[in-house]
Order: sequence, then structure tokens, then C-alpha cells
Amino acid sequence: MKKSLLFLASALAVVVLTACGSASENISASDTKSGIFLIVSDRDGDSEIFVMNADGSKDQQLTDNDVLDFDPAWSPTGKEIVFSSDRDGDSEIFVMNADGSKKQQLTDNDVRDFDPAWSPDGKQILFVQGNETSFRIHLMEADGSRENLISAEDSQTYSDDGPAWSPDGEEIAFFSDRDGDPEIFVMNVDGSGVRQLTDNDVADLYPAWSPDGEEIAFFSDRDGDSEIFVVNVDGSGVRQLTDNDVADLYPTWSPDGEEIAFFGKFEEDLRMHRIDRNGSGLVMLEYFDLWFDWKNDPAIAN
Ligand SMILES: [Ca+2]
Ligand SMILES: [Ca+2]
Ligand SMILES: [Ca+2]
Ligand SMILES: [Ca+2]
Repeated sequence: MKKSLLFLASALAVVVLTACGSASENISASDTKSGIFLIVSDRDGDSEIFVMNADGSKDQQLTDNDVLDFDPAWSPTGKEIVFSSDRDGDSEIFVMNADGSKKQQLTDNDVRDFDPAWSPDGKQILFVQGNETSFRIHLMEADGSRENLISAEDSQTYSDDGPAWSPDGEEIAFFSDRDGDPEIFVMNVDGSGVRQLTDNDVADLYPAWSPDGEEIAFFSDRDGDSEIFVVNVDGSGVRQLTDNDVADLYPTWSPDGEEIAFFGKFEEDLRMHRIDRNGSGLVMLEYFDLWFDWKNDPAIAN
């Protein structure tokens, strides 16, 4: 769960209301090159899930209630969305159709469940579960059955968080503060073979696997204000993509792997940005909301 963004969302709500009046328009399928974002916005007073064209135009609201709905992620077919919702007070994992219909609850417990990620083969869902002091990564079938812990089981209060599938579905990238500050790790889907990709004394957070499987994007506070980085899956070849004095957060790859979208600060607001994989071609989108997943499937856009 992009926990801090829920609080940022509140601060941005007034700006969003003045900047975007298109919530009821339908998504256009014309921009297939750029694709479609899943985003979260609290423009109606609490957090809701929307789909939006990746060029920042036109959006469509998928949830409408008075609790927090967050962390949306596409199924591999683009026909369904997995997300978190706090309607019972401790957040659970839900799925719905891409048009917002047929919402179905998958978890039901008294601890927090968030940050779901659908497996590339569509059969399983990764998510994070825990209390305020310690999170672990869990895996379940896409119908909510056979839930099991895949993080190492121990009583320490560190957290494993931000799970991201490799495109071949065989490995999971995540971040963990098990060494005292957050680092990027990779493990096999059964929790074995944990290897550490970053090692420093600042926060390295929210890995995102490139569609070709070769690199992992993340954001890091190593220069004091957070930048977007990319690293090879073996931990070599760290590349810094942004370099400025504001926060750059939460990278997500374009479906074709040529671009990375992220949150960057502009003046006093966070805005969505896109940058080429090589670090050139930075574009700031005329949009203020919080995005979480990017898919290039026009089939969902109706
Ligand atoms: Ca809501
Ligand atoms: Ca729960
Ligand atoms: Ca670190
Ligand atoms: Ca920065």
C-alpha cells in the first residue's frame, strides 16, 4: 500500500477539484500507445479508484462509498482489477470487473491486507498483511482460497512490503527494512532464494519490474529528496533517472517498457510524470491524482 499517498491525497483534493472536471466522461480507447492508468483520488472526500488515459485525459470512477479504496492493480487480461478497501476497518483485498461491477471480497480477518499484485498467469494474487509494526508478503489463489505466508516467518518487527511480480511469474521483488532501513530484495515465489539488490543506509522503496524482465525500477532517498532509479535484476548497473531537489516517487513501467511513470513534485503539488527508460524525455502530465498501475489494453476502455 502506498500508505503515505493517502495522506497526500487529502492535501491535493482541492487542487484536483479545480483542475479536473471530467470524472463522469468515458475513457477513450484511441490512445492505445500510451495506455490506461489505474489511479486513486479522494476528490469526493474519501479515497476512490478510477481509470484514466495515460495522457492525463478523461477518467471514469469505479468505486463510490465513504471508506478508503486504494492500491488498484490490473489482472493480466485487463478485464479485472484487484484492490484494497477499508470498509471493515482493517482493510481487505477485493476484486472487481474493469468497469467497477461485481465487487467481491477475497480476505476477511482482523489485520491489515493491502498492496495486491496479480500474477502474470492470472492464477494467484500477492498481497501484504500485518499490523502497524510488522508486515509480511502473502500469496493466495485469485479466488481468495489457499492463502499462505511466503515471507520468512519470524517474530521480528521488520516489514516486507511492495511486492512486484517478475514478468515470468517466477520471482517477486519487494522492499524490506530487515537490515534497519528499506532495501530492494528479490525472492522466488515460494519465499526461497532471497537476494538483496541495494545496500545503503537510506530508504529504497517500491520496486517495479520491467516488462522485459531485465531491470527493476524503484525510488531512493540517497540524495536527500528521493529520485527514480533502475537496477539490473542481479543488483548491478544502478542508474539514476531523475535528478532534482523535489520528491520523485512510485515508478511504474509503461506496458511496452519504453517509459516509466512516477510521481514528481511540481511547485507545491505532486503530479504524474513520464520519463524514457534512458532518463531522457521527461513529460509532466496535466493531472494531479495518484496513479498506481498502467496497462496498454484498449479492451478495458469502454
Ligand atoms: Ca471510497
Ligand atoms: Ca483485513
Ligand atoms: Ca537502503
Ligand atoms: Ca528528486
